[in-house]
Amino acid sequence: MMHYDTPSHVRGASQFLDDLPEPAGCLHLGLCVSPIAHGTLNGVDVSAATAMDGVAAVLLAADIPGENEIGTIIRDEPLLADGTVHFAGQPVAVVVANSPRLARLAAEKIQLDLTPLPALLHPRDAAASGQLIAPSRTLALGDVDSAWQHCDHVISGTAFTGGQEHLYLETQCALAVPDELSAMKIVSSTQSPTAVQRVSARVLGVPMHKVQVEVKRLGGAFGGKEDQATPYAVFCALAAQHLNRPAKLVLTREEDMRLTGKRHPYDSDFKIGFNADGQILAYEAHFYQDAGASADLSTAVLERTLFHATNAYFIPHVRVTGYSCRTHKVPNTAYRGFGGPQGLFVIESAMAKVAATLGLSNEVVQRRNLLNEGDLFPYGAPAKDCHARRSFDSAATQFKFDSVKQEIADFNAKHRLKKRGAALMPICFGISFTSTFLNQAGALVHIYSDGSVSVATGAVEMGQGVNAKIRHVVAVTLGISPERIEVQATSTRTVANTSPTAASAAADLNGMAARLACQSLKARLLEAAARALKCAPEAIYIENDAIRQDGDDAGMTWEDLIAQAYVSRINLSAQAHYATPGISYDKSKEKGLPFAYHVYGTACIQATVDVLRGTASIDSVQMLHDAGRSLNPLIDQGQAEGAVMQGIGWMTMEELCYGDEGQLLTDSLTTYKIPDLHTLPPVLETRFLEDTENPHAVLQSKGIGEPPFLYGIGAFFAIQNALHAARPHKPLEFTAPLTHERILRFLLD
Ligand code: LUZ
Ligand code: MOS
Repeated sequence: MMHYDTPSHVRGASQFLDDLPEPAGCLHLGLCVSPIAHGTLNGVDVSAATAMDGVAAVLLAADIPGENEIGTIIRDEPLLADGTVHFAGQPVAVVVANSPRLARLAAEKIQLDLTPLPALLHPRDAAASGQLIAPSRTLALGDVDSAWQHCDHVISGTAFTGGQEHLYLETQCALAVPDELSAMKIVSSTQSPTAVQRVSARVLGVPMHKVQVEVKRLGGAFGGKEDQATPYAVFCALAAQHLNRPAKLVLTREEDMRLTGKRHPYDSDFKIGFNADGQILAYEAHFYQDAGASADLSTAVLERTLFHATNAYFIPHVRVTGYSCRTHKVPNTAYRGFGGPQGLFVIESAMAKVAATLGLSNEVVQRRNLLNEGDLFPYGAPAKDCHARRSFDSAATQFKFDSVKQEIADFNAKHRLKKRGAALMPICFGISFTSTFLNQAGALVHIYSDGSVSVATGAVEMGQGVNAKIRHVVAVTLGISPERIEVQATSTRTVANTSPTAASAAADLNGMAARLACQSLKARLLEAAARALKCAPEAIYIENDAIRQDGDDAGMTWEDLIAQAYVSRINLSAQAHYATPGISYDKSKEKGLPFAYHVYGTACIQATVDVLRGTASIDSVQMLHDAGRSLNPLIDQGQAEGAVMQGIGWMTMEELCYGDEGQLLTDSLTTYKIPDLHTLPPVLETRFLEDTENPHAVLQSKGIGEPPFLYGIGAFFAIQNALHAARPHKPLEFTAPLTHERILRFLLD
């Protein structure tokens, strides 16, 4: 796959943060964290740690010169515990020492005087105790209360989805270097350089212009570094400021798994009303989100759950309510899909139960309720350029779903100890940050006098290929070859006030900003060329690194043009800002147009269950995906394949287990299983839906990062379909992950 970084990744030449040469005198951090979920912190004895040779300092909450506060949406999260601990793994003290090993040894010597307090470890318990991060929110369409009486059937149920560890290859890490202007330079593995800058400035007690944050590339993030890279960068900045020496922290894998938040587990109730033919009239759901001990991004995640609660379906009467429940667990955070997958799982569960009640196949009920153009989402916006039905029907045809079902029925009739199943999984995902103000981006483009081009935007390259896409946009816009273009490391000094690289929107937003900057450069250049060629600027254009006039070569290369423009004293730099037009949301009414557009698609997933052993395998994953006019089909294919496998992992094998104190027990890869080469289905196929040009994003493209994650939910229902063939009379259960243990328990009566 020719991703921008592929050659250097393959040769091991790409530098990640921990590969950078350490600055002279660099110190290292070790964290002392709470061992319990909830308790009063009576005191901290650091004497044994500070007495160790090579320990430069031990920092506590009281050593923070600015605010001990890292919360962004809600200010409810101290950087270091002060007076109370709220979760197992909460940082209490930071040891600064000569080596990472020494810093960790010293951290173990710190004595915490704690009086345990009762802990809430389940979201429903937290909600019952009134422990909500913010007031509950409800989206409503139609009139649910009076709709029930018009339904032939009304059923209800519960659904549960577990958390998910991000497991980026590069753990959380940062390096802070004080410089002579008493400013702090921070290199951080973050999706949000601006968040690191803002929060560091707040904690250090300095203005933001004193803090510079730079990011070259991340070894993966998946949402885990949207908000939660920040504390590690701030710890380094704090130590660097305190000791006036560089400071670095790279979490070990086990630390990263224990200390960082994950995808939010959700416990949900649903009620659904429908007619004998499977048409759904009314849907009600209550989502209990396990937010953990502080808000982090939980309220935004919950908002997206509500926005996606009806997936790619139209239901005329809907009422969905979400509760962001404060538990004594690690604060949970963004993870690919950002609450969307949790909402989708509940409606798909409800539809599966409808199908079982009526004795219909899931896909019959799904098809009957698909969104049509102009149908309303629960937040009142109409579906536009809606490809729900087209993608569903095309996927069923292209992937021969009817004959797949027939083969499976034949197979199941012949085999007692193996059962196969299949599912179609339609998706609908809104693109834009749900917080409207975040939908902005900036770019700074320089053309140097030799014709080479430097592009800086707010986008962070984390392996997803955003730099390759931006480079493509710049090349197409200027009419030059991509080899002339270098995309710079992301820095708060080149582009300010950036939004996180998140929400599947980084190429949309930053690509558009880069395009706007290039368009203004091009206008200046064409004017200069027209003067030199003594023609009208409208008569000429740039293509293949040369000026063309009325379709002919004008005898002026890109280099000539730039040299000419430079001596003519033309400004060869441009800055641009892009703000997504046409979006707005009114939280007081819970109505609006939160998304620039939606991404659709349908996957067909097949699975086999070994009825004797309780194991399951995924045999085939085929996606028909709406990528708009893809900026880079190989990158988009890679995103689709990676995302669907991550979704399948969440649905089938990744299980987080906690002890009585909310401590994570599955804190390594021996106990926490993610999909690997052996899990890969023999068939993993991505096709792109045709005729899906998208005027709402750069060069007619569509966001790709998150939507294909949702296809993974189909794996749950494919396995469930096989389980139903094995145990046709057992009621369906909607608890994910559907691990081998859970499958075996279901099969054993
Ligand atoms: N981050 C965020 C996101 O702050 N707002 C969002 O709407 C969002 N959506 C997806 C992923 N990250
Ligand atoms: Mo994300 S879940 O787009 O950081």
